[in-house]
Amino acid sequence: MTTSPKDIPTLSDLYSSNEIPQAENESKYGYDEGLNKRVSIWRGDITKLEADMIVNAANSSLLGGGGVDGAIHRAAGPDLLEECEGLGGAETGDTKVTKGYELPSKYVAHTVGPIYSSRAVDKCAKQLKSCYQTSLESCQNHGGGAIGFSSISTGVYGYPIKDATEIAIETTRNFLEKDQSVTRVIYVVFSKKDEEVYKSIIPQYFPPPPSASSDDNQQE
Ligand code: AR6
Repeated sequence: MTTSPKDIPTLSDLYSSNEIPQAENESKYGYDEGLNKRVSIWRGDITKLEADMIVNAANSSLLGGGGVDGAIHRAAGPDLLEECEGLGGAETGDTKVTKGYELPSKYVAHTVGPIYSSRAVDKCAKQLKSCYQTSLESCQNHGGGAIGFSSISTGVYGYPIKDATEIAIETTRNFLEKDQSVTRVIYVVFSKKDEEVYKSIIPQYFPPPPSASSDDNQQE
């Protein structure tokens, strides 16, 4: 069973149904309903998503591996590896695009996340930001539409999930403000814990409508 972005609630839907808790910290960006309709958090298997592009957490060889990379190669079939063999690898922070083959998504953006090191936090942050930025640009350059992100570097590569999520969401907010071609960004989370992290951080970058966030408190 595959899932279409049409059937995945947007932030706008999640705020209306109170499925996102109130922001823990003050919002860093202004409320924008148009943007809230272009972003989703979805717990599921990225290989079952019918997007225009999905983002694979690859390594610099671009020749497959474990985790989400392994799952994507298995679901796409051997033609994906054949195309990857012609790409010549990629640097950390860079992204290269292939077709999706047997996947329900049209394209795969293979991005190389940093291997986290607590002694090189700034460098890792810059590289992870570049993964999101270059993936979003790749989607734009391939006609835009819906893009599904796996949570880059937060598995085997050890990036702390909260820090990585802040970078993912902030880079997206800044990109979507200037772009019209990417109609939906879907953060595909694999665990309930990751889903909760995304939902706790997202109101700082994509705040809820003012009435939805403060009504209850103002009644008294
Ligand atoms: N759908 C969505 N998310 C998934 C799926 C799936 N089917 N499977 C795993 N995840 P990881 P990394 C989540 O380790 O940290 C590979 O060997 C997973 O729960 O796949 O960037 C590559 O070849 C986690 O939240 O990627 C590299 O060598 C997220 O995907 C290395 O691992 C990323 O975890 C990259 O490590």
